[in-house]
Parts: sequence; structure tokens; C-alpha cells
Amino acid sequence: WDAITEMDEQNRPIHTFQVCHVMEPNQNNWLRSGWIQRQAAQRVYVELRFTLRDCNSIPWVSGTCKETFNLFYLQTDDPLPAATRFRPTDYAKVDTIAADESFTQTDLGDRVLRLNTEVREVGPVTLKGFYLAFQDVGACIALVSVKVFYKRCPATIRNLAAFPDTVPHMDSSSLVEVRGVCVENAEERDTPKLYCGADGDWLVPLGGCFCSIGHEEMDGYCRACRPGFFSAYAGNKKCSKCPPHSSSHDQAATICHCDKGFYRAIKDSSTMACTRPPSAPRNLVSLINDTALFLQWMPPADTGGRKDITYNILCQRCDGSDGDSGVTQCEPCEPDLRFIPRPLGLTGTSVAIIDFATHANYTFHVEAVNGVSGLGVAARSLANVTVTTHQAGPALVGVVRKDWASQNSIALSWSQVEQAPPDIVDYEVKYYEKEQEQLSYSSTRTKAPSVVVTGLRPSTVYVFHVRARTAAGYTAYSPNFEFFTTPEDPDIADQGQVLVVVTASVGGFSLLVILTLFLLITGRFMLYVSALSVPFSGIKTYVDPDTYEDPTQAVEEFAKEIDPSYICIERVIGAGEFGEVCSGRLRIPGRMDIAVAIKTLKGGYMDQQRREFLREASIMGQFNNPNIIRLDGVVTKSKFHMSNCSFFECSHFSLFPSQIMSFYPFSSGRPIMIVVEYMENGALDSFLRTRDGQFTVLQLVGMMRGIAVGMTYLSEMGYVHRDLAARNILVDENLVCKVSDFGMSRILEDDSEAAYTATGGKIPIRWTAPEAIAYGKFSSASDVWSYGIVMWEVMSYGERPYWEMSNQDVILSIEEGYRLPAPMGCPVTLHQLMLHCWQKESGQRPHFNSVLSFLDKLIINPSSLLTLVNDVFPDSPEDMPDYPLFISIGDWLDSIKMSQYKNNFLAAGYTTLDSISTMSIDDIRRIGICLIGHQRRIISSIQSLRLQLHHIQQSGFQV
Ligand code: ACK
Repeated sequence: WDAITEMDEQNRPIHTFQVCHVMEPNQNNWLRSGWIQRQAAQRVYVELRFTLRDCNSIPWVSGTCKETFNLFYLQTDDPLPAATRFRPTDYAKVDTIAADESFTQTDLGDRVLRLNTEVREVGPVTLKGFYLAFQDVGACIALVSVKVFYKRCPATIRNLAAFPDTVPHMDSSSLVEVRGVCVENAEERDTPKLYCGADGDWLVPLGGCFCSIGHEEMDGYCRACRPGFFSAYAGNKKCSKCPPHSSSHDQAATICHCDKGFYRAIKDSSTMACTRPPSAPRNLVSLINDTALFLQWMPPADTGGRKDITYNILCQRCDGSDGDSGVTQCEPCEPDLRFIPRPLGLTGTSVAIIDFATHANYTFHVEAVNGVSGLGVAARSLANVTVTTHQAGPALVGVVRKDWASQNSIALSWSQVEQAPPDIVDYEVKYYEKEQEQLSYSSTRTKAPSVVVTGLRPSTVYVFHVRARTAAGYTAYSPNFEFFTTPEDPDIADQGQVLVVVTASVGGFSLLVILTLFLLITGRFMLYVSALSVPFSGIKTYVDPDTYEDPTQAVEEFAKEIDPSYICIERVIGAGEFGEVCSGRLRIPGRMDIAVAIKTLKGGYMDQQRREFLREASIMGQFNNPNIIRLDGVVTKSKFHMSNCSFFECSHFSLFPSQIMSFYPFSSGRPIMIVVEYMENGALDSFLRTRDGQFTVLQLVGMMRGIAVGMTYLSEMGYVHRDLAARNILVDENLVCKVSDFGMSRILEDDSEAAYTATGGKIPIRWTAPEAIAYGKFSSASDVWSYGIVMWEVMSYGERPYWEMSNQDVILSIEEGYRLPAPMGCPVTLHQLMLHCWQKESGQRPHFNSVLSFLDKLIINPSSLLTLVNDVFPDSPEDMPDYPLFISIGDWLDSIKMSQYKNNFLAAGYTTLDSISTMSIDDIRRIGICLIGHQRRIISSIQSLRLQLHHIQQSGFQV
């Protein structure tokens, strides 16, 4: 090999090693490099650049000319001493190197020598250094350059982490895992990692860092926020401009500080705008009537940039003035002044004040506060109004007494003070649950100095006070009196039968038999039962006329005998099982005549028929309730002769008296009649059929409520109706519905709907609960089932329950779980109540008092009637999902199992569903609900409620 320097085309010198002994055979010429340090290399590469002549281009060289050369290497930890003899056998062969292209052909046919480049991997090299050696075996070569190198992954920055220069593994199939280090002002998010591949490429970036607070990402580095900007959270976000009324003056701000006069509340996040206390409420006005003083105002003009405005009412009483100075003397108001809903922390813009002194001067300051009030030195934001209360008359009612109480009712009476004026118009009784006094009042009026307050909750203390109304206005209230209702006793409500109560209280059946026999013999059974049952409920108990040896005795006991000469029959209005039903008038001397209905017993009756007929009177006579048909009396005793007919003259008679007489042969000589109040609109079923679609939902609910009042009364008396159906409800001219038809509570002979059952009884199948059909188990709970059917009849305007299905099919389908679907236009809540009444298990049906209070809630909150079943759900009862049954905040929270927060809502002034529908998650937090899961559940329920309300508003439905 010769070291030769040549010139390239640009006349630059090129140092080469050349060999070209192509004419001579058996060539073995070696060229060796100096010692090369391995450094960090694991894999070493050699790039050779050379020219190699094509043997064909050299004449007469065939057989000796070669076109390749060989590459060898030798590893050592140190350079070999200079005198070391070269021993080819020490070297390991890397490869035989051939030229890719020795020559290229020019256009003129000349062949031009070309430079070749070949790269080989040498090794593995593990010692500190090595030599390279080139063996020529008879080729014509010029070695232009030898480049020896290794590969590495270069230092880099990825995901805000820096990675150092890294040498790949010797084994090309495994990667080197490298951990990065966060760049300045960045923090680790997830361990930053990269993998260095054999070719010096970075692979699989994992994890990374993000900029610390006060910094933002810029070109892979973290830069400090400029003044006027801030970054409160670590992250790869840009710095934000300072929120309104705040600023930052330094670099790398993590918060912007509030400008003078502006603040952040403790709960405000540092990214929120700074705010200030509100200005004073506007347009404060007062209204006063005899009992309450109302303050109303408008929100402040400047809310300070916040939404959490509340109001506090501060009260001073300023009576008279200091004689010397003429300055009015003011002092804080008396503590018994009551504010509804409360004096402090009001969210609304009004308050009612009661129990104030009469003839006094009050000054009320309404203060607007928000979350930053009191943080600075700003003056309080007050609006003032001064009110002078009127002179109310002195209280005319002194002591209010409790006469009796039951689970749901309390009877009260009172006497007037001695010098009471004679012109008392009526009394107003106000009452509230002691526990809930801030929240809701109820009131009722009565002309008499007594009242029965119904619809109360069992075992609850109520506060009552009474005031009189005279021609001159209201007088002051009596002091407060507290009375409580009796505890709930499910046995009484369910079983309904006095006999069962007696059984339980006496303690054994045999004892009962003996006792009953004894009492029947002595004729004192009824008295005994009454005496026993009074302590249970405080309400009179129903006495079954069948327990009388002589039913006539029961009629005498409970029904007034009327002289037939006081009765004027006008016309026949219907036909009953025993005889015609007429309308007419009853004129008892000294009283106004009243419209009555007269049920008659056909002439030629048997004694048994007479007893059955009068049975109804002896039942009806025991009741006294505005929703139960009132018995005016009976005619049983008078001898009646055509000749001395003593009916009084009805001036406008259409049928008198001869036509009437044709109905009454009176062959037995004794006319038998039952006289009851006249109900102008007749039976409810036929009435609704003729007025299809003519009532509002609220009117229909009003009818159902009346029936529920009557049935609550009956069930509290222990009376089971057994034939509750729209045909047995009568309607007066004011749409008041009253329960009637009591005669048939034992035998249902007269009801055309009644069919014989397997047990032999005759039962109106479609209206009757399954356990009553199957085993004759009638109870107030089976009456509740029938009540559900009546609700359905009302909502469908007198449609026949189960339409044309046969009785047998009705029984089977009920057994299989089918229930009547909601009638068209029926609110969801009402159908839900029907389904509740139709629970298979009688114990799971609601009691009548619960039905009543539920209907009352619907009436008080008519928006609960807006969602119609047909709007929301498919017709098929099988597809009917459970829809929510709630109409108050309490019911709503129960339905989402968040009852524990009832007080939070009520205390914050949220009392209606409408009021909560606009609540945000912040509002939920503010009223003290801290658990995130609970906040979420409540807010998502509110959202769906909002949707429902929206849907209803869109449909334009009017109640
Ligand atoms: O639907 P109606 O007109 O109302 O037909 C029946 C019919 O007598 C047979 O019962 C009517 N009826 C019964 N009692 C009364 C009453 N107290 N006032 C008015 N109508 C009555 C009932």
C-alpha cells in the first residue's frame, strides 16, 4: 500500500492509500490503522470510501486481477508497542468489501472511475481500543477515507423534561430507559421517561412535567407570568389576565390582589373577580293589616358583583320622645316579635311580621349583605321604614279548651270574655305544628265558639290561638294554647270493626262470646261498645244496627221521627230497590223549609223489608259530616189515610197529590219514608257522564277531596262502606260530593253492579278489593281500593271501570297485576295515588287520612297536577315506569333519599318546588350540603325537575 496525495477536480489535495499489483499473482498486502479508543461505544461502525478498478478495464490481467479487499480488526486494552511484529492471524475478519459500482459509462463510451462508500459494523468491541486492518489480495484500490463512529440518542427536552445524551445498548433489540428531569419552574406530573433505540432515536415518550404556579409554557420551557397576569394552578396553560377589580405588579404572580374597596369572601376562589358589599335595598315599603305587617323591597341597584345577597331585618321600637330634648327614644324591639320566615339571612325581598304590639311605632332597617359585607370598613347598606301599628280591639277570647282529640282532629271550644260585644261575626282559629311554627300556618273560621280542626298529623303538638271578628274588624288574638293529637294506631284504622277492638281489649274470643251474650241479654251492648271505644280515638264509634235485638230500637235511637204532614213530595226522581225516590220539601214548623229527597218503601212490604229499608236510616243517623248525606229523619209511625191526607200544600207542585198517591197504595196503612238532604246534581256517575270534559282538573280533585273527607270520617268511626262507587256519591248544586247508600253495607242486593261470588256474597266486583272478593275480608283498606276506582271514574267522567271486560276477566287480570291505566288528561300524581290504593296487600294501601292530606297538598300546590300521564308515558300499563310522587320539598327529598336535608332547604327559605328549580350547585353548597355525591344527586334531580316544568310550560296546559 502506498500513501499518495492526489488533487481532486477543484484542485484540493486528497490523501489516499493505494495498492494496484494486478499483474502479479498471490498478493497479500496489509494496511493497518493506528490504535482507536473505543470511548463509550458499544457498537462501532466503519465507513469506507474508496475506488476500485474493474479488472475488465485493465488489459492482460485475467487470472491475477481481483475486485475486492478484506476488512479486519483487533481489540486491545492498550496500543501495541511500536516494535510489535504484525501478525495477520491476530486479526478477526469483519467482511469482504466489494465495489458497488467500479465505473460508470459516459455518453461518449468512456468509463469513469466512481467513489464507493461502504459501512460495516465492527465488533462487538469490549476492550478499550482496537485496530483496523485492510488486506489486499490483488485488486487496484485507492482508499480515500475511513470514518470510525458509534451512535447515541442526543440530549433533548420532551414534555417539559430534559433527557441526557444516551448511548444505545449493544443488543439492538433492547431499548435504554431514560428518566427525564423537569425543566426549571416545572413540576413532575408523571415520571417523565424516554427510550433510546439502537439507531440513536428516542422512542415512546411517557409522563412529563408541567409549569409551576405563576408560570406558563413557552417553546418547551416554563416562563414567568408577566405583570397583570397570573397563574393560580400548576399546568401547561397560559397565564390568565387578572380578573376584574384585581391586579398583579410582579412577575410570576400566582394571585391577583384585590383593588382598594374590593374583596374576596373566604369561600371565593382566588381566580374569582373581587367584589364589594351591595348598596342599600331600594323602594322599601310597609303594608299593615290587623294581624301582620309586611315589608317589601327591591334588590340593591349595585349588588357589588355578587349573587349571594341576603337581607337582615333590624327592628327598633321608638315610642314617644324624651321630654327635655324632644329626641325620640328608640330601643331594640321586643323579642316576641315574630318574623316569617325569619329576621336574618332572608333570600327573598319580603318578610311578614306578626305578634307586634298595637299602637306602637316601629322602625325597621332592611340591610342588604353579601359574602364580602363586613370585610372592609364600608358603611352598612340599610333602607329604613317606620310603621305605626293600629289599635286592635282587645282579645275577646280568653281560654281555649280541648274537648277531644283523635289522630287527625282536635275539637276546641272557648268562651268569650265577659263584656264581649254582641256583634261577633265569626271566629278565626289559627294553628300550626309547634315544631314547624316558622313555616306554615293554617286557619279556619267558625261562627260558633267551637270547632273541630281536621287534617292534623297524629302524635303532634299543635299551637292554636283564636280571635274574633266584629263589624269593626279583628280583635287581638287569644293567648297561644298547645294541644296534641293522639298517636296513630294502625289496628283501629285497618280493622274498622268495633267488635275486633273489643276482642283485643278484652283479651280472648271465648270471653267475648260470653260478654256479648250477656250484653245482648241485658240489651246494653251498644252502651258498652260506645263506652269502650271512646278512649281509642275520641270520635264517636259506629254502632252496627244489627247488634240491636229489635232494629226499630236502633232507628228510634239514631233517626228523628218526622210528621208526614211536614213533607211535601214534588216529583219522582228515581227508583230504588224498595220503592221510588222523590224530591220534595220539608217544612218543620218554626223553621225554613228545605229541599229534601224522600226514599219510600213500596206498599205491601214485608216486615223484613221494612227492617232492611230502615237499616240505612239507623246507620246514616249516626253520621254528622259535611261529606256524608245528612239524614233529616224518618216517617215510620204515622197512620196515613187518603181521606185525611195531611201533606202540606206545595204551590208549584207538578204531581200533587193524586198522582203521588198512585205510587203509594199504603195498603198496610203506615207510610215508611227516609228523608235526606236533597242533592241537586244527583248521582256522581251520571252527573259526570252528562258533563264530559267540562271541569278543570282542580275541580275534579275538589270532588275527590270531598269524598275522601267523608270516607276519612267513616273510617275513623269504624264504619266500612263496602259499596263505595261513583253511583253512590251524590253531588249538590255547588259540586260538593257526599257519600250515600249505607243500607247496603251488609247485603248488596240493591246494587245492580253486585254479583255473586264464590263465597256466596253479592259484591260489586269492579269496585271491590281482591281480598274482599276472595274471602269477604271487607275493611277500611278495601274501601280505599274502591276509593281508587272512584277516583278513576271521576277522572274519566263516569267511564265504566274495566269497560266491557267480564267480571271474571276483571278478577283474573287484577290477580295477574293489571291495573286500570290513567284516564286521558289525568295528572301523574293522581294516577300514582290510584295505583297506591290498588296495592295488592291491603296493609300497604294508604289510610283515608293520608289520601286526604295528599289531595290537600295537590290542591295547595296545583303545579303538581301539571304533568299528565299521557304527556310522559306510554298508554300500556305494563310499560308504566315509576314516576315521582312528590309535591313538596319534603316529598321530593324523600323520593331521592335525601330526607336528611329537609331542614337545610326549609331554613334557607326554599319551601316550594318552583323555588328550588332555579338552584345552582353553589346554592346547594351554600345551604350546607357538603358531600359532593349528595350535591350531585340533588342537582341532577333538580335538573330533571326543571325539564319537566319546562315541558309542561311548553305544552301550554292549563289547570
Ligand atoms: O242519578 P240520580 O238522579 O240520583 O238517580 C238516583 C236516584 O235517586 C235513585 O237513587 C237519586 N237520588 C237519591 N238520593 C238523592 C238525594 N238525596 N238527592 C237527589 N237525588 C237523589 C239518585
